[in-house]
Amino acid sequence: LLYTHNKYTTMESKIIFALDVYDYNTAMELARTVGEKVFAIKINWPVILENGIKIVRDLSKYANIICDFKLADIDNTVSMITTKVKEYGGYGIISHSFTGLNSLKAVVKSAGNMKVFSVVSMSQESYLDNITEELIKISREAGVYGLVAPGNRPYYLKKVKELSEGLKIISPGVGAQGGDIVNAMLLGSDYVIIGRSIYNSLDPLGTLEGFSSSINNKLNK
Ligand code: FNU
Repeated sequence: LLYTHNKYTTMESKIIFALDVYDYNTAMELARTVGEKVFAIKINWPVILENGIKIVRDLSKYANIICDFKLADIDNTVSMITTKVKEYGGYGIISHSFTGLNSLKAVVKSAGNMKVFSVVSMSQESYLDNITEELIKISREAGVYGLVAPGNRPYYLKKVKELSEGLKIISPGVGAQGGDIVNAMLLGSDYVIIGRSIYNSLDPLGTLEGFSSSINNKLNK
């Protein structure tokens, strides 16, 4: 199976690499090293605060870039941010959903053909746990492409999967936060997000390939 929507990936990859570093050259080098072997690279505030939004365009040379900005503001502000990410070639953007339907709809509208993922449950206990079902409902109504749900908290991942009605699920919490990649995939994650376990290892590419083969070995048999 080829992911035709991902022009960079020639093999099936279930991994989104969380590139949480500050330094430009380090970021570019990691992206160059693992870009072809992942479904996407997710960046977050650390890389943006140091380098600005332009790095989205630079990193896009190596992989689809998902901007994990966890948008949580009024409709006008989230629209402005989403528009900027699109302008710089983002593949996807992550928004909170607790801000309600109006804000989330504004993100989806401004995103155009960028993929919007909304956080409905976190990889740590949070107040979202009280309202996860409502957050999934709001997310579906707003028309997001996918949901963020924890790969290290089976109860919540299962619950999100049951209510997701086919929305893609991407899951942080694997590796450094204790989650197991195979468990996460079996419980319903479409893609797992892995950061520190890869970029802090002495051999990021080897570690990534290790994660990939553990999925292939356990799931494709
Ligand atoms: P790693 N992330 C998370 N938990 O960890 N977006 C969430 O509930 C969530 C996230 C991000 O632990 C986190 O900010 F909604 O080093 C980091 O970028 O593997 C990544 O997922 C996890 O990184």
